[in-house]
Amino acid sequence: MRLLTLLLCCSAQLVFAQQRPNIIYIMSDDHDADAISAYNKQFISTPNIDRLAKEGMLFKRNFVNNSICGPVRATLITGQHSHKNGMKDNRTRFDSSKMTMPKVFQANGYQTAIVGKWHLHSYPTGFDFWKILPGQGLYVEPRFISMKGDTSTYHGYATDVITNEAINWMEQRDTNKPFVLHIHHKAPHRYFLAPLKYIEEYHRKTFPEPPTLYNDTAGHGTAWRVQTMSILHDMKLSSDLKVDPAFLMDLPEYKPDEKEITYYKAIMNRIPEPDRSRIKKIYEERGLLLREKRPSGKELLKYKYQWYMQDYLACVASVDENVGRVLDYLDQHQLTNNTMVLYTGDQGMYLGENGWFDKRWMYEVSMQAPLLIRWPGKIRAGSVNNSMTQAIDYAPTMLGAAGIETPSFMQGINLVPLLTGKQKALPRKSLYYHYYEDKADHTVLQHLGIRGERYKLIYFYTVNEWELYDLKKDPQEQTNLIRSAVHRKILLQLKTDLLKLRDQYDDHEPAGELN
Ligand code: SGN
Ligand code: CA
Repeated sequence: MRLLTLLLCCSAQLVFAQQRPNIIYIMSDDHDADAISAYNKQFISTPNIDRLAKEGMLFKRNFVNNSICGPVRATLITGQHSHKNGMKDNRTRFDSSKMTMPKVFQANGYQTAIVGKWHLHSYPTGFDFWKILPGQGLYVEPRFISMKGDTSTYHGYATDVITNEAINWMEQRDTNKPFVLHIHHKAPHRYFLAPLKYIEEYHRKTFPEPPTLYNDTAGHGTAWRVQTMSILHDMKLSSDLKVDPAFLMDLPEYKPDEKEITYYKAIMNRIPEPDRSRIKKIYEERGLLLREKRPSGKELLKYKYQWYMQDYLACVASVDENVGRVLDYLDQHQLTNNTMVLYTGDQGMYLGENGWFDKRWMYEVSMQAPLLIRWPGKIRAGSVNNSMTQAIDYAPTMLGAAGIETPSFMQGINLVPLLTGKQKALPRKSLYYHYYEDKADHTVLQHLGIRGERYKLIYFYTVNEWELYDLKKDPQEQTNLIRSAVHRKILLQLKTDLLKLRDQYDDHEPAGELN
């Protein structure tokens, strides 16, 4: 009798386990929503990523809390703002003894795995399987650190190899348990190196220029003046845009420095032949054009912008192809119906707005991140959601899909009721943001702030400067209303709300300077 009960109980558990959904979370590095056709059709067609929107839900207003890689990844696994999980910038080492989402999944009978970019400096914990890129990782012949702690080189292009490894893991997983699989791509991160077939396809395309491409940052605050994220001045012709230094050495205005030359060689020498020669041949056109036309100022920016977009979008095309491979795998193995698939970028990315590349700012371009979720039978196909969601919500939502209550240490909201249509909109009225990494690449000053439905208030506290934007009238955030008498009341309200948010999320640094 006892044996029978035990058997019944085990098989019931098995049935329950099989009913609980699998979860695949895909994150690409620096993938801006404008480079996904489900959001914006002007730049690229991404049919595979778009499938998630067509068959699931597209989030129109999804944001991060600190627009930089490591911190968003730490937020992803903790459901916490940066000051809580300790990962405030890319240089911090994440304390791997902390309680995290994958550990909660494991405790609830899930298998957990992660393949690809990790960038938290400590090894992953809470994952039954992991294979990660060291640091930023390499695009070609990438190296991976395995669970044994050893590093080995894999043949091929990073996005393809990461997908191969993810699919290999699904092939050999324990099919009696539900799984959570994280696939974290390096692409389309700087230095934007695509595989040959997509370089061939993209290098002749031209893309619409953003209306603020040629904007002068003069007239704006200190933070705009000191940043070093300009395509014209800070994007490198050789290392970022792959112009062979040989074309530039005798042209003082373009001459790359030693570091850039070393970088260029390291990038190119890693590409196996015959692809390397063919890629160099394509990029020769850029060198020849520079020599022939000697563009400068706006004209140079015009070319650099197009070359940046060609390379960045070629990387995205390969990401899309690989998302398709994962979706095909699910189809072929009858996993589609019982698997939630989430697609995000770790943050937004400047694609020429204000003349910039990179991210970091609380401005819409970089604070926003794509979020598409497919969960057949639960999410109505083709739905669009306009609630303000944030990276702190990813963990509560993934756990929520598995029927696991949001742990009390998490600060985000479980979006499952939104996904299933039980809830139409989130009660949340504003978002909190705090960025810390000022003394690093691109010199974006530390700031914090609040994003409401219509207005955004930002405080650059190291220089004691405030910015206020009306997102409805000025979606490109060009006019700082901080001294506008008409907006006095709104400003005071936002300051009060910002202090409340800081209390709610328990952020007290910098202390006492906000009043
Ligand atoms: C590198 C890049 C920067 C980029 C940071 C952080 N420079 O340092 O442009 O902002 O990564 O990116 S590079 O010349 O080394 O490519 S993040 O996405 O990892 O946060
Ligand atoms: Ca990133």
